[in-house]
Amino acid sequence: MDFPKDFMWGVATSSYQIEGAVHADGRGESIWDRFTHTPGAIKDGSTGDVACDHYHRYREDVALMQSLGVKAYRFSVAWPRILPQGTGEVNQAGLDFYSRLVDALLEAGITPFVTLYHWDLPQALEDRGGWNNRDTAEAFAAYADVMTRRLGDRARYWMTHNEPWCTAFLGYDMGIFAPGIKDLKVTLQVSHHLLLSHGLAVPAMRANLGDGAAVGIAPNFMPVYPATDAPEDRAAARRLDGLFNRWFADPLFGKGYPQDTWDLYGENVPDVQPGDIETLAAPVDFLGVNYYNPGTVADAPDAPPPHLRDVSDPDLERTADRIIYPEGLYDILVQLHRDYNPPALYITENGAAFHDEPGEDSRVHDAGRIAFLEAHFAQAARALKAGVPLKGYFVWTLMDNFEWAAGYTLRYGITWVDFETQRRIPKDSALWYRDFIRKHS
Ligand code: IFM
Repeated sequence: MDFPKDFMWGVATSSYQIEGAVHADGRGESIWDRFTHTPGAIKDGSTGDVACDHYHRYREDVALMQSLGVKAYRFSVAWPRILPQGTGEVNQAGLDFYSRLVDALLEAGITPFVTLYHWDLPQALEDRGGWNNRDTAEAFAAYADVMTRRLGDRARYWMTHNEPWCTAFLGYDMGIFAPGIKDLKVTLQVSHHLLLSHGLAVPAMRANLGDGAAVGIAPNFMPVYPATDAPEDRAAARRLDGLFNRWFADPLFGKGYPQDTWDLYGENVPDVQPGDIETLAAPVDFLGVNYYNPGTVADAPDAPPPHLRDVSDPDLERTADRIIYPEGLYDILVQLHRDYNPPALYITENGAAFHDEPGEDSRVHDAGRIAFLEAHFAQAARALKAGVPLKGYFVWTLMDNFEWAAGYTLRYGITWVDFETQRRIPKDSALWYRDFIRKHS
């Protein structure tokens, strides 16, 4: 596998999944605080109240990353720590936490990559309609301004949103993520406001960051394959590609909403005001790609619109929760490069959940995760060779954490966490990654 010496090998996390300390230092309530305390919302009835207690243990976690030799760390900021009411008064203590974190990273020789929104919306904004309210897009831009003003001198890589598809569809259509709403019309308006908020934030961020910084976004993408070569199945795959990938990527890269998908949504399409399409296509310096699994579909005329049937290969290997298909990473990288030609791409998330436990030797022998990462790294190298300007790779995730609706039942970390004692044990995959980085840097 050939990677450039300056390739950014990193790990990623997000605020609500690791920080805990939900009442510390003036942090406001987030929609995930409210949602996790709603009976039945989370598989194991757990919450992120404590999670990995990273808010208090960030120095230990930075030292852990340093010991693994990672070059970069992608973390997200909890908006309610900065603006407890979503807008208005800034909570200095919240800002100071992230400022200390950035300093600790830089001291450890680790480059910070900051994500502004990884799903923990201030509850105060949700009470006013959340992402369905256009004002939330403006509020986001103001929050992005606060953050880049304060940290922009030291943190030079920024992302607006993590996985806007999940924010919109899991939170407002399927209702399995906060805020737990099930309404397609609202979902599509939310998705538009998310993109709009990105477009409003980017110029404000650039103004604060000046030259030499990089601003991007990290959607989740899914390569979609037809069940057969039949024209109907190929059209079905194209529909799903539109619903999942192009609905977000086309407007972000100046193509407007894809007409075929717009038509599919019929009366549920969002209200798009004059100028929005131009605003949300603010040029980015890089595109983040979160990749986990592919989709394979057949045409299903008898099923409700969009007439799709999931026919994912039952023989493909699986992690604890997903199909394993490393070639999909290559395919989606090539597709995004071909269709949008972003100046640079980063894999901002890729990783696997397995049911890991320490053995009698107190080590965690996660050979499945090592095989997973190695196979995916090989596909990244293949994409580089094919001309994709890939600049870095963030393994999801540094340590086991609160996995949203699955609570603590899925372990995605390369570090095992004992949630009773907060003891961290680097799994074999972490040590393998350390050696891999050493060899390729
Ligand atoms: O844990 C999540 C993360 O927050 C967003 N991307 C997918 C990960 C694994 O499900």
